[in-house]
Amino acid sequence: MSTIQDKQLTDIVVEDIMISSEKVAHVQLNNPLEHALLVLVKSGYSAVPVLDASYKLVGTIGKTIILNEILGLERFEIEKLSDMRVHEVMNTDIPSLSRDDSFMNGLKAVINNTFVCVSDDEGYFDGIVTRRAILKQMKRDFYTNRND
Ligand code: 2BA
Repeated sequence: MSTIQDKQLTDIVVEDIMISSEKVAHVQLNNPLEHALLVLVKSGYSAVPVLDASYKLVGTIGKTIILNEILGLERFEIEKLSDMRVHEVMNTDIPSLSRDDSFMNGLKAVINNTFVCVSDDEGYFDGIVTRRAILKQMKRDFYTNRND
């Protein structure tokens, strides 16, 4: 069985380089913003996927969007963190990939996004492809071809 190290970039598919769903920090539609901010701060990530109760992908949410939402005229209105839910502020206009998409589709998707979600035909969340994973493969390919 060939490992990813043996593969040319043109043979790599999204599944080979994605972080699988069980390792991805996420929040759910109905979580209060307070919970989402806690997950973001504790995980260290600036944005994470949002899933519905059946683990289908529905959007992403980040620290900036939450902080903007609770920013009042003169202060952060902290009480909004418990009053508002993730679905009220999340970003739903997001690109997504499928497991069998090509490396090049992954590369195009991370030009304007630090990560892109992967979902199946029915919309169930499979994982994410990060800019880091794409760059790592490109670096490997660069050095492999230079030494040839
Ligand atoms: P950011 O959170 O803005 O992170 C930007 C880059 O900083 C990451 O790039 C990674 O290189 C580094 N980094 C940030 N937090 C880290 C941590 N807790 N552990 C290790 N490295 C960390 P990428 O690896 O290309 O990730 C791109 C974006 O994908 C991240 O943006 C984050 O929004 C998301 N992400 C990555 N791994 C995730 C995971 N396991 N769960 C949820 N979201 C994840």
